[in-house]
Amino acid sequence: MLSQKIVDRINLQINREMYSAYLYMGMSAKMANDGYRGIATWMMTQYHEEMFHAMKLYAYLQSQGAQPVLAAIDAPDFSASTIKEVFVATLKHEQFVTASIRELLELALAEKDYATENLVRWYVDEQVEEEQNVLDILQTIDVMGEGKQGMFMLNVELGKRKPTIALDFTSMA
Ligand code: OFO
Repeated sequence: MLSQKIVDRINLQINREMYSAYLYMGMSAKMANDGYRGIATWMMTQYHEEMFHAMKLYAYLQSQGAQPVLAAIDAPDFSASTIKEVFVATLKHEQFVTASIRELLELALAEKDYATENLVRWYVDEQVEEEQNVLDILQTIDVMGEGKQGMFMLNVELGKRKPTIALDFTSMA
């Protein structure tokens, strides 16, 4: 059985993951509007990943007999005008999520809640991968420069991203 503290903190994390999804959806809209449909695809794939992150926590609460309580999701907050600025904002957001996951892990450890600890460690690994992905893209932008040709190539490259998670959330493990 989960403590109320853990339930509340997981509900907060669900909200943050939903916000992440919303943020990537907003970024996808901006990229598509700017003519970068490949980068928009990358962002929309990330949207699905974030929805998966939220639903994995949602399903965990339900598996433990606790009720997911949904709070309002803030409007996406980023004011980027260049592609590099979009990815800088992305990295900053992922670093915020990493800190949030660490906080949740520390709470699980303090509560000696080993089942939640196991679950949250999955997110710890996931955050390493997410930050790495964005750092790689930023490094590529720095190498190629922000000229039209470089951004065109980046757009083609990122457009190849395929979902790695089930898009049907009801079929996830
Ligand atoms: Fe981007 O990893 Fe969840 O939020």
